[in-house]
Amino acid sequence: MGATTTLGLAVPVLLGQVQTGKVVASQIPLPPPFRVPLPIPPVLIPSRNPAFPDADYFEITQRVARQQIVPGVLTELWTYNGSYPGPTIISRSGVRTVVRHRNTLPVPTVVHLHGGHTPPGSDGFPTDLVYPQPGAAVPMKAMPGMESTGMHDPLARTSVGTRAYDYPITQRAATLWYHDHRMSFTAQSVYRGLAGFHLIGDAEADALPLPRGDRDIPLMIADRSFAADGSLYYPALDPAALSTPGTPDPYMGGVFGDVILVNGAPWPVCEVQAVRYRLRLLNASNARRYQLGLSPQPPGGKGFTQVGSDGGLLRAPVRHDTIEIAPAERFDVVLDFSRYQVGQEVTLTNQLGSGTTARVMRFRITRRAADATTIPAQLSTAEEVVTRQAERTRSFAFQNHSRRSWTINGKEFDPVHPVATPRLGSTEIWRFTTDFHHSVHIHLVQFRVLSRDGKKPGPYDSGWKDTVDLKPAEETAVIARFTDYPGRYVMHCHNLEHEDMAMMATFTVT
Ligand SMILES: [Cu+2]
Repeated sequence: MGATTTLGLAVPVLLGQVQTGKVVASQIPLPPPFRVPLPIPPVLIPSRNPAFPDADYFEITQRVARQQIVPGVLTELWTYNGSYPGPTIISRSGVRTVVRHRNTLPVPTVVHLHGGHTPPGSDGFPTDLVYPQPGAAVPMKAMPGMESTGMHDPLARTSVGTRAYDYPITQRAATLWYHDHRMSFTAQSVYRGLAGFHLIGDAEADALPLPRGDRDIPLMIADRSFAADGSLYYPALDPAALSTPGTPDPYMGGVFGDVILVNGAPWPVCEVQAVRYRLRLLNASNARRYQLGLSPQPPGGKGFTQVGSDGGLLRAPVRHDTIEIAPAERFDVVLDFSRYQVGQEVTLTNQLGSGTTARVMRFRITRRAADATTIPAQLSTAEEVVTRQAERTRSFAFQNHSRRSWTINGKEFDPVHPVATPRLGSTEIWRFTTDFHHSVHIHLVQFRVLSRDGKKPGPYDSGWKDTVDLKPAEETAVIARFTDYPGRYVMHCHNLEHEDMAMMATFTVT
């Protein structure tokens, strides 16, 4: 079976091929599902810092920690402040947020605020390494950083020990997340635990009668596998993540785990009342895509009411039977558990999984309760972009190169030479083609999906987005405005194995 892309190339499309990746089998007995209570990541409390008098100031120490993920087993992790997920940061739109990270890990790190509209110096460019502080476990000379990739970046802004990431937070309320973005080693670093939520609030979101407080729950979904000693089992070429970048064949298509974690717990269970809940779904997996469903479905179906996307609230809610979510995408949804009976159990399923990966978590409905929430027909008045504002169209082909690396327009990542130089303040249309699934993330901007194969966007493309799920043999067009910050950024595949194996490109706003 073949299909023709808009580039006119014949590419193979395998029936049922919806994933790129391979499962790593755990070497410990897997725990039974739906026994561990759903953890909620701790919320970080801001303080004042005289160096940043107008900012909410946060401090995070990146450190090795041991955490019980599988009951009875301690797992060594690379963490933000000792926990996986890391602590949740809450910012207010219009209030500068400074997060000082201290690196005590045995590897260099880079922090990226995913979805943030951030100046280039704080965006976490992949070569802007923060080396471990002096006295860390590994001496500096054994810490090759980007030189190990055979790539020299004279523009890199490295630091030693700590770095203050400075976020103006001029954007609307949204569910963002922060994670490691180190050149060539992002997959391994995120897999080992470097990820957390960063939520932004604003007056428009506050005014809505949506569920809030403990009925507004962030859910970080990620698949992992476990080695015999309880550690996370990542098939890296260099398990120390010091010198040899990349993932060995047959895993270069992506690393899949056989355990589904939600907020760091395997197939957890969450007790809920028979009322509406807002769930902020984040796919923080390295490579796995999910089609999330409810079993049983509520009477009449359409159990998910989507109220937000990567970049914030939708203009109007969209109802779904299932949610397809690619790596790094977010869907803010409302589930109304009053549509079920008290005592009922509802499983969040993954219709793209099989065996242990076909289930995600479970909700147990404990009792009736008062519910003053509603889902208004209009959620937001966020500005729209229109196609006629675009002054330029660019095309990018996401391809597999000789089964050795992944490329964009035939090129492997080059931090120095940009593939695009959008003018500051301009609007551009970017067309993406591919022969595999790729989850494409553009830094700095939120964009709209304009079309798929010249037709209207898909059911999961609503609203402002920073990550779009490319499908095999399909052309996806997005439109974005490049505002406020000139400088150097990246766009890349958010299948982290693809990203580390060069499917990333520099663009410079000029
Ligand atoms: Cu990809």
